[in-house]
Amino acid sequence: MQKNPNFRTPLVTHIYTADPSAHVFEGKLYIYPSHDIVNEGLDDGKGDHFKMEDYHVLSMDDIDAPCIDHGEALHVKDVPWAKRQMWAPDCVYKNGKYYFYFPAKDKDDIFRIGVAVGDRPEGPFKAEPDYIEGSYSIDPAVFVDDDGRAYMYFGGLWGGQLEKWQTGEYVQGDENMTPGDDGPQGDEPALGAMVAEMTDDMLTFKEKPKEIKIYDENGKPIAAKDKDRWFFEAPWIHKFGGKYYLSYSTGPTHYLCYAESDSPTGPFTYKGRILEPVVGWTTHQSIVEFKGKWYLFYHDSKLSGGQTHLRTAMFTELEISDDGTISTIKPYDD
Ligand code: FUB
Repeated sequence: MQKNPNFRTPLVTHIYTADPSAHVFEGKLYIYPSHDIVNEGLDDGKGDHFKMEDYHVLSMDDIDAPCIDHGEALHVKDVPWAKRQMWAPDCVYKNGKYYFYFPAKDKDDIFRIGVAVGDRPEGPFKAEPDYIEGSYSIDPAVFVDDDGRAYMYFGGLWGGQLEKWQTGEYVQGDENMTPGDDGPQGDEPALGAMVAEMTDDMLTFKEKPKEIKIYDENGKPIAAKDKDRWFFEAPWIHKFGGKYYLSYSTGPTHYLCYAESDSPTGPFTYKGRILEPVVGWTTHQSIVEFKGKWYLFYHDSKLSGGQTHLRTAMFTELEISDDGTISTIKPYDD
């Protein structure tokens, strides 16, 4: 594979960036990352040290071009319903507008997902007054299919609060429990990411979010104890050869994995691993086609010396076979 000096190196180093959602808009690559900030917060397992307050949009004219920071596109103070923790965002173009989706904790410290609208891919974006009704948890990724139907994928365990919504209502549980203790255990099927079709105006859900099932090669649901393959956070969809590929992070085992389906809403069958662990606790991907090649955007914590909440977004080329199989990447090998 041809080497590009931009591969596997920080997109930018003047700010910490994570969770890069990449898209091709106006013939360029636009990247929508979280903006990590330095703070003294300790890792309490609930993600409280990820204290992000705003978003910057990045772009690259080409894969070997410099990455430009377009500055602040949205700040938590300009989001009427949000209190704190602006986590992994995404952006899509539809109806002549750019729709920027982001999770944040509301005034009750419950993660919700909001949308802000702009005329340009780099923003600025104006937030809707309230979060999307029926939304919860984190990591929104919005996919517009070839037929124009749009779907939001979302969800993240532990600090992302997905377990707390198993009844359809938010159940706080014991404040002192270990994160995840209120989710499925052992041989029980792991929780899946959620999906909801969006209304044509892209501002609301058309339906109640549904859980996405992931099965193994024998048709058995991936179990909660199967931490190498379970869904933890960071759902993302790409379409290749008419099939849908759901990629995601396995959290505590630190892999990026993927599963395949004939439908954008699943069920999905586990296929394999995209990325081996990086320096840091989290990584979070997007997969995008640009000028006929496929790229993986992700992050690590190398630049901050391994601090889990101070991460750096980067990208590299992905090898995808004609049948959709993705070659596993070792992040620090040549
Ligand atoms: O950036 C905060 C959280 O860390 C994201 O929402 C997760 O996907 C993980 O990367």
